[in-house]
Amino acid sequence: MTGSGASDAAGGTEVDGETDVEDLTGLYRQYGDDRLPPGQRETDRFPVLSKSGTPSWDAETFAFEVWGAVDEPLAYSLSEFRELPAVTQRQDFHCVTGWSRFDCAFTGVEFAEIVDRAGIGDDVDHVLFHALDGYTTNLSLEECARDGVLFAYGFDGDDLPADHGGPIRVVTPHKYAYKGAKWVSGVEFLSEKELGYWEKRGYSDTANPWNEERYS
Ligand SMILES: Nc1nc2c(c(=O)[nH]1)N[C@H]1C(S)=C(S)[C@@H](COP(=O)(O)O)O[C@H]1N2
Ligand SMILES: [Mo]
Repeated sequence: MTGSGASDAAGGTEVDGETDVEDLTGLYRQYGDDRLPPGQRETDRFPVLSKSGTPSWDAETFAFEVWGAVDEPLAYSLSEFRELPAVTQRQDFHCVTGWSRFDCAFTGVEFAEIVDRAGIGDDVDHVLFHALDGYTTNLSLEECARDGVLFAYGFDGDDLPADHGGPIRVVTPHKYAYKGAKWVSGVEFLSEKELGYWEKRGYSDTANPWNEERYS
């Protein structure tokens, strides 16, 4: 598709004249009247927050893996992953330390797409995301199934920058951003909940920004 960046017939907008952008910035209406969650301030910058710096990785050997209570464990190279059906969504991003960045255009694979491909057991209720820096974070399967949970590899029409979690990160617009693992190397499906890195260290497991669920 070629284009000028103007709206297309479906009413979406375009990034680089190519991709339909789905607008998820109204997601806050499920939680309240205010797009900016309580106690947050909006920034136009995109700060970098990492527990231990940006890990290195090799685009040739990087693998994204799916395991645990699945019918079919999966492993994708980076180029295979980028060939999966993808979406681009405009989303807001809320860090538990108090800043929010509106209108981030993330491109990536929807969580449900991975579930469809792996097939999961009836007893699966939770997932644990694993990352190259040793970070983990957990979410319930139900929360993963919400609109906006993506394995993102694009940001604002370019590759996701390494500091922000490239080659692939998770985004969770309905949660504080620690629920979105940068440099995600895999997702593990579980029948019993396992807490992630910050969840074990006193941050809220539920992490709803509009309820200010910051600490447990
Ligand atoms: N792998 C990994 N993912 C992570 C983190 C981390 O330290 N390691 N920090 C989390 C936190 S606390 C936040 S606020 C966001 C920050 O994303 P950003 O650096 O792109 O702003 O990533 C989250 N995902
Ligand atoms: Mo954060």
